[in-house]
Amino acid sequence: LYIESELRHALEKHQFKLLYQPQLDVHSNRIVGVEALIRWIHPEMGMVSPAEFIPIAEQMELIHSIGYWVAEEAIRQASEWCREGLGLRVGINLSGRQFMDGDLASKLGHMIRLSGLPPKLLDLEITESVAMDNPDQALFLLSELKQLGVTLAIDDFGTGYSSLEYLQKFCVDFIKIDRAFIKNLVHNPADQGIVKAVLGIAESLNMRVIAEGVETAEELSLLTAFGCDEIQGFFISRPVPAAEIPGVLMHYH
Ligand code: G
Ligand code: G
Ligand code: MN
Ligand code: NA
Repeated sequence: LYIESELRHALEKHQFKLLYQPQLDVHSNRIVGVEALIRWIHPEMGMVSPAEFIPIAEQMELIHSIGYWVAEEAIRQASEWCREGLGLRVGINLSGRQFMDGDLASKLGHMIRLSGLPPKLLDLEITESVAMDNPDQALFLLSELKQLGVTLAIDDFGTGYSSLEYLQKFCVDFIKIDRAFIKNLVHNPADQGIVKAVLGIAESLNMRVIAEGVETAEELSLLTAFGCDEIQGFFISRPVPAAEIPGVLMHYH
């Protein structure tokens, strides 16, 4: 299959790049973090979405080499921003197989130490579905990662099968509310209720909430009124190349 054979060589052909999407702290009105999002630029197919190729990479076991490339590149960029005095937290997405990789914590620890990055500036996102698929194993793996001093986030929250019992045990710092609940927030009282309930749970568990997919000023003001901590979405910025991040920051500082 074309896409699979092309994916096998994408890394050595330098066809991947990372874009970064800013995250705004609504209390301080400052950009405090970015999420790294991978892009595959193929000479014939053009830009291939990670929603399409990450599941294939998982099946082919290519996800480990791609995932370590993402981590290496994001850590390198975060260290550079840190040296420039920006102090931005950089988040990376971990797929299911990457998260289950027994070497993950030690390899990430090694990369962090080599880079000199303060570990709290690296945020690791795993989806709620992956975390809840085998919550006892997730509990163990998350605590291993937490010992590196990084921050942890539960991604796409609200779309998987949540267990509040396990959510309480997971030592995560952030809950990222899926954009499914933000899309119709302004006109849908049920979504408003869900978002407020998630904010209440997060407050009780001492976790911060990041709302994803914020596209309008109305959504931002509702989320601010509800007490959301951070927002991410096209209203602030699309995912952009690293070089454009200082410009976005300047706009907010
Ligand atoms: O950036 P975009 O909206 O196209 O991302 C689509 C999906 O791909 C999202 O679910 C996102 O979490 C995932 N994704 C983006 N970058 C990465 C990455 O580096 N690793 C993994 N595992 N998933 C990613
Ligand atoms: O699953 P995850 O949350 O990691 O996916 C993030 C994806 O959502 C990225 O692919 C990004 O391009 C996309 N995204 C980010 N902000 C917005 C937004 O405001 N609206 C929409 N429709 N998509 C967004
Ligand atoms: Mn994510
Ligand atoms: Na998400």
